[in-house]
Amino acid sequence: MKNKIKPTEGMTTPRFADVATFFRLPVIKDLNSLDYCICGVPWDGGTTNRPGARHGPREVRNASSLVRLYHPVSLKSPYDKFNIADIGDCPVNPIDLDDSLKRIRKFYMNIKKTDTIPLSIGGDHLISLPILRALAKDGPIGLFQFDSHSDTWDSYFGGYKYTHGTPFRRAIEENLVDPKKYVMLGIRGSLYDPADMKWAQEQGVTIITIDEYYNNGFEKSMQIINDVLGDTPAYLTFDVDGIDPTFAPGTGTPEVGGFSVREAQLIIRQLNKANFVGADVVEISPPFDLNNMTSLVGATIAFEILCTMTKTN
Ligand SMILES: [Mn+2]
Repeated sequence: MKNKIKPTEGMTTPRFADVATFFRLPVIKDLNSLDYCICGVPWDGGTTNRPGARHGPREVRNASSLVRLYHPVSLKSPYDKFNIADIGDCPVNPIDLDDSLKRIRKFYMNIKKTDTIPLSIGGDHLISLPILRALAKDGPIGLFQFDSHSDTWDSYFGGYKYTHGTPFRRAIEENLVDPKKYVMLGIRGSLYDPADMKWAQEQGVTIITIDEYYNNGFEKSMQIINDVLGDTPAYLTFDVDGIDPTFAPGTGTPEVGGFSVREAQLIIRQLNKANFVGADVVEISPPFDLNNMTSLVGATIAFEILCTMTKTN
């Protein structure tokens, strides 16, 4: 029964019809039958400013009905190679942050147990922390972070440690991520403090700000990223605010002067030598979106990531 799971056929059921799932894949809850799974994490309790990312999974499912089966450059399909399905949404508690972190970790522990590789749609960026707590339970892994913010700040509002601005500081402190195998790309925007990124640099994290990216050029930047990641197990986290708000306005903490979607697609394609054991696309906030354009960006980027993880691009 290998590789028999396919999106609903677009020539018999119109792409705008039927119940929306990620890429029109069936919803299958039995992880044992899957190589990869796509999962929503509808939670934004770590948001410090404009909320709404809890609505991301549902709108990305809707927008993803526009994404077809084959990668436009390779002409390959991840669905020909692997069993992949929408597994529904991760359980969360919209009114309790600590309980949500526990629930998300538990859900991903179960995914890890079956060796299924998860691609998650958030949700705010704090969801990456409980996911990493599950996926890196056997030891630290590498990390590629596409983002306009480092998300390695220490705390907010008098020592509160868990927000969408702090997940990767916690991930390093908890030995979930090896800072020497961690590269962040696209950092820009005004800072709370000139020392905002100092801690991450001191740990050995490779930071490529957007200015450095353009100074280096595409090829040199990708060389640096791929050299850091190597082929050790790593996680890919894609914050949609790394994209310029011209293309992706539906996000809680927009930063102008960012990447185009086209640039992001090329960047992700160049990561297909890496060994990703999981990925997420986060911070899509439909209440701030215009004509669902950010959800479409999220869905299209999620397909690029799926093709990179399955090496079908
Ligand atoms: Mn972020």
